[in-house]
Amino acid sequence: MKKSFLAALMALAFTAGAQNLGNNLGIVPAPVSVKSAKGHITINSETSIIADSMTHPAVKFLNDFLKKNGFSNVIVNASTMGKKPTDVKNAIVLQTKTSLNLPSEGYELKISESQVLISGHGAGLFYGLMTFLQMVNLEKKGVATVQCATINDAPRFGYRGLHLDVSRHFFPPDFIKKYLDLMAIYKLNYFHWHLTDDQGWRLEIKKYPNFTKNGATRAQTKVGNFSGNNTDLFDNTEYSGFYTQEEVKDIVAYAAERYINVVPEIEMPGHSMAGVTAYPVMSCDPNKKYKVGETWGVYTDVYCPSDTTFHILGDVMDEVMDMFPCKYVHIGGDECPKDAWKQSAFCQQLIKDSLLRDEAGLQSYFIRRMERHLNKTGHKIIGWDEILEGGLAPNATVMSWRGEEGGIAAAQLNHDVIMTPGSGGLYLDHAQSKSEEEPLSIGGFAPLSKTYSYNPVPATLTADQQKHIIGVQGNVWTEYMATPEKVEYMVAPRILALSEVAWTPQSGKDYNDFSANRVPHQLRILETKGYNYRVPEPMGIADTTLRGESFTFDIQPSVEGAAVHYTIDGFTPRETDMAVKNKLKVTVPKGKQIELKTIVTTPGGKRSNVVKTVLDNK
Ligand code: TNX
Repeated sequence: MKKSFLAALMALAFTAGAQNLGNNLGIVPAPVSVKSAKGHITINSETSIIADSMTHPAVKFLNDFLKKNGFSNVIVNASTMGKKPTDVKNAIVLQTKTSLNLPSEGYELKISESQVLISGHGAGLFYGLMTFLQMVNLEKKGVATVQCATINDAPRFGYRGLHLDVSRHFFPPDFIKKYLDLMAIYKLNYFHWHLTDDQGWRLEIKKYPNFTKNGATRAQTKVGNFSGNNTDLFDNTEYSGFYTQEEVKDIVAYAAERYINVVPEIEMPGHSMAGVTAYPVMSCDPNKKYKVGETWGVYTDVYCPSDTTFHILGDVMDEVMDMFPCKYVHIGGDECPKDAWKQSAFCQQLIKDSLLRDEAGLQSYFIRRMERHLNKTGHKIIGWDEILEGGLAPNATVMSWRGEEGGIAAAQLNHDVIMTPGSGGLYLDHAQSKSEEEPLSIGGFAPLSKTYSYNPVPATLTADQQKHIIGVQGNVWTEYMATPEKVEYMVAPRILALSEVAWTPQSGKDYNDFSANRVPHQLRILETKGYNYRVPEPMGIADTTLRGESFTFDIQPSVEGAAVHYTIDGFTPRETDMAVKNKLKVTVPKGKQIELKTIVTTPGGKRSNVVKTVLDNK
């Protein structure tokens, strides 16, 4: 049953053709330059597929794509061809050895009726392939067409990040890979893996087994919104999970094949209830009974800046650096209440002995000490913007989350900055609309348009300081995301907006073209790939009141191949109601008011929220 439904879905995907894709041919992120041309190339079993570097990750990726989609073509090594690959007709050529002067991570993609030529070094070739695959129109298994075009492209930022909190809720390795797949499609290259927090320590540490023995399990979990009225409602269900080092290494390798760096985050000194539960000796009061957090917010029990704590955390970091080849290690640093340090005689003495001003100075001391340990092996630390308080560690990169102020201050001090402000629509745990149909979330309001319009480079910085804005990131805190499907719902489609913020030049961004052409196309692709996503409301209609007698609406679905259904009888529309065909005409009798309710329903059976338009002829 499930299989035949999927087959039907795929068949639909294969036949969906000639929709309006806009100037950027439906590609996300919009490339720097797209020149489309007449005609198309057909890819079939006759097509030669040639690469000049058989070990390049793009070759394996393309091979997997071919197999999955019914192509039996074998990729051949250019050096065995006997002629120049670029002279071969009916071919796809992947070339890394090119005389083109390409920017870092840049590529050129040339599609003519006789050949597809993808040129790029390292990541550039991979991104060229990703763009090409977005353009492939599968006609049926083993046969595809691709429109002719020339694309020149390179990213705006070197750090294009997406974060995932696996402490509040744990997500299995298979899902992490699916998440990385999604990042790869949209050319995001840093996966920030938030591995520890108050509610669970999720990373195996061989030398200290208690981190996962005692720190990876909480007795129960808060139900509903933390700031709501039901603060004492819990689910009475034990919750646990962690990654073994083997699983981590496998995921890191999987990411590398997609040019994604994995940045591990080990939170300190705050957000450490799971850590002190595992090793109370790391707290300021080792005799106190600790338990892994069961609710959200900020806890006051934190790591004590003692030699014991630094010894353990140093060992933890040594194992972390073994598992993660990334030059960055994230040490957290956010939301560390100072209550425990104020009460601790040890901390107060340390402040005096080290000539620190106060507890903020002690926080800075903590981060600097960890930085020294990580710098020894050539690693760099990233910290949340609280690491500015009490003085920045010398080589730290700052992740600005409480607005842009921290990022601006850090750039002015010549430190690198990654922008991820909640106020800029980059907190993907915030609600996507104000509708009551929206699922439980932390609150806030970050619709697609808000995420899209964010520009990570503050105008207040000088040109030199602006160079310190190395990139941008979307954060996915999972207090209110207990399932992979919910994570996908919160991430898509906002990941499309994030991808253009991170990649596309500011001058190439265009929300109208993005939302009307590129988003519908990409959501259809995501649906066929088995991702959940939030279905945007129908286009051409709004939640509002309109006065008059006769109305004509040009309402379009927000997903390619989807339908818009409506009611004017007050009931909630569903798939069984009338579909909008061409234009929708509604006439309201004199003295009456009608509620026009519309929804989008997708080929895979997803629905948008209801849009209610009051038509008033009173
Ligand atoms: C703040 S962002 C936090 C997280 C929460 C998040 C919820 C940051 C550095 N700390 O611990 O999960 O808000 O939006």
